[in-house]
Amino acid sequence: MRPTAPPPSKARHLALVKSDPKANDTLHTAPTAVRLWFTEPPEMAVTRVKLVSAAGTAVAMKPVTRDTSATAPVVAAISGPVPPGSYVVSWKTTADDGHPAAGRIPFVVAR
Ligand SMILES: [Cu+2]
Repeated sequence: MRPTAPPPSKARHLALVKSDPKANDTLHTAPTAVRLWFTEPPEMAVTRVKLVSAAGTAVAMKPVTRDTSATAPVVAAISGPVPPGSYVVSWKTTADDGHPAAGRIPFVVAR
């Protein structure tokens, strides 16, 4: 069975394609970066990536970067410690058509 195509108006907007860590992943080693792949290049000047533990502690992150290639992910290197526990990545950005986009990616670092 073929999946139903999304409406064209919606398909033009920036959306998250995939992420590393993936949503609801259980990792056995602490991640050293968050990578986000989008359907179109985001406006880097307004792109923000935060990583917060279940206890509400923000993990230190380096500023977001992105290679110039069309398919390059947004990369946010993690500079703070990520001990075992539950985390949420929250990201927000704006497409070059000015439409904002945001999302949350929960994951777990297992002992
Ligand atoms: Cu749009």
